[in-house]
Amino acid sequence: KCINCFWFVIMGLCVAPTNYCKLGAIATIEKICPERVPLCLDLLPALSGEDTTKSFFQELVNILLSYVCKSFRRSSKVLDFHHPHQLREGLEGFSLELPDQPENLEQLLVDCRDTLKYGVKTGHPRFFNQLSSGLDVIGLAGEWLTSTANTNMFTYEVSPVFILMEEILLKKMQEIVGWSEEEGDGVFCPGGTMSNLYSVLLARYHFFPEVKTKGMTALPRLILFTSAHSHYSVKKSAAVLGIGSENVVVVKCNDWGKMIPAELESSIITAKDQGCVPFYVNATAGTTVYGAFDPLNAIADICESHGLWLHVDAAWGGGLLMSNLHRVKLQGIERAWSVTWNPHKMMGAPLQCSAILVKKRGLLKDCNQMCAEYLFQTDKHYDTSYDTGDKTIQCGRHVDVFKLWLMWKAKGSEGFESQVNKCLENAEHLFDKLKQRPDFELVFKSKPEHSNVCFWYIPPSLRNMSPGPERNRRLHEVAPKIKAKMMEQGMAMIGYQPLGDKVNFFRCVFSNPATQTEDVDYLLEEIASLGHDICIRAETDL
Ligand code: ABU
Repeated sequence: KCINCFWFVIMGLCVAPTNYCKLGAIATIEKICPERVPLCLDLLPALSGEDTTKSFFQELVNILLSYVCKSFRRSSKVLDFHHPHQLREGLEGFSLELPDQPENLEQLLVDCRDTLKYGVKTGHPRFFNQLSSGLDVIGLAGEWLTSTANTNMFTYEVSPVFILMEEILLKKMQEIVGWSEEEGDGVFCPGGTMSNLYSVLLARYHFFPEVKTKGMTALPRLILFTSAHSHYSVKKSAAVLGIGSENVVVVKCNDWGKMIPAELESSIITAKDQGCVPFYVNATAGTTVYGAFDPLNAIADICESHGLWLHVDAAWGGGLLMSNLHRVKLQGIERAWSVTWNPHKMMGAPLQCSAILVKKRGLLKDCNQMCAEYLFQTDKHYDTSYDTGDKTIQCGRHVDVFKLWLMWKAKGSEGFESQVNKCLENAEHLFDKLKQRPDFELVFKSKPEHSNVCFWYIPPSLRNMSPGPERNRRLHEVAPKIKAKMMEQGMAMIGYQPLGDKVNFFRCVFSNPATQTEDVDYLLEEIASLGHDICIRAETDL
């Protein structure tokens, strides 16, 4: 409860406690009660709010710094797991409920600390759960600055510096993809799914510009193609854009998760024979689970011969373009008409940071612009081609570029290259270790192409069982059971999933530059020790 309320009551003033804030009478109150605990209304823009604001931020920075340091400390937990009902009920006074009366600043700082305490330290060297991980200190500084600037990416007039930074970053990324000086456009958008959505939107507009005004009724039945291992956002895009997820043809992959070009070609021919109109192919550079790279040149040849838009979803694999050693895996990407590339994955930029790169200049604007006169006035006193907001499907747009720009300044392209190389070295180390161990089984016998390593832990009770449905049924239960225990203990975190005919297996991914080979070794020991005694019941016991 607010100390002020008591003071008002004790001093018998005829003012309701909540009216204190509304009156804005901070100076008067301080005279009455010099000891009271400050509230948010004591911060800027309150008169003489500078000192309180400084102290508040200093305390906040201490909390954030302590979290950052703990995130890198191996002795600290990756997570302090609680079930949703426990968090909702309130832990050690940490209440998620929203009050009617203001909380004081001290309490708000405790809330900040608790919010971090019960979250997941995705920057911890033993967090292997997601494609985006790590805690880049410069990136974090960039994010803080971005929030401080609190501006909008729609016009040059409110974001002059950030708009130019976006232009420079996009140009650099296009150059790295291999497009010429004359080619290339793009925007940063909220994640890879949105970037992929842009690609389908632009492809459809490129072939059928009337869709912008007439809608899908003016169009024939459109078909797009993507591989069985591609990201689900391609189907989602078709659903969102009114094309329909059933009009996405899922092309078969080989055992390593790569699209089979001959299957693509025959699917295109079949669709045409059925009277449909193929217009778009998504090739993936770095699939989500296996980390597979589709054969881009072979797919580009097919797209060229059938006149189809080629999009490359390099959300995950795009980072490898920064490495002279590994960029060969994306050979042919320069032939794409559009590319998704998420620096918040392999390049370690704080979330979110995703770009859609488009080869044909002007298409984004033609496709999306609505010319709102209150925002995009054409008679402004500067070059309004820098008002890039109308290229997007959003109005307000977050500044996602500054942190990446600052990181690039701090590391140089070479810094990113060594970061990427290191992640792939960790993957190779894990692969080598797994090969040597009888208690683990690799999903693939061949060296990983990306930093994804997929494997099963085989508990003692399954080691001598012959392959077949009963072994598969039991093996399917192993990874979720181990993960549950791992999350309760909180010392590491790794993902699992089934895929196709493969029962639940672990997927370890490396994108965190803080991870060392000792962390990889730790992970294996942790899985083995958690899994050694797990109880998997035989079918007959169920
Ligand atoms: N494209 C979403 C990333 C999924 C993951 O982190 O596993």
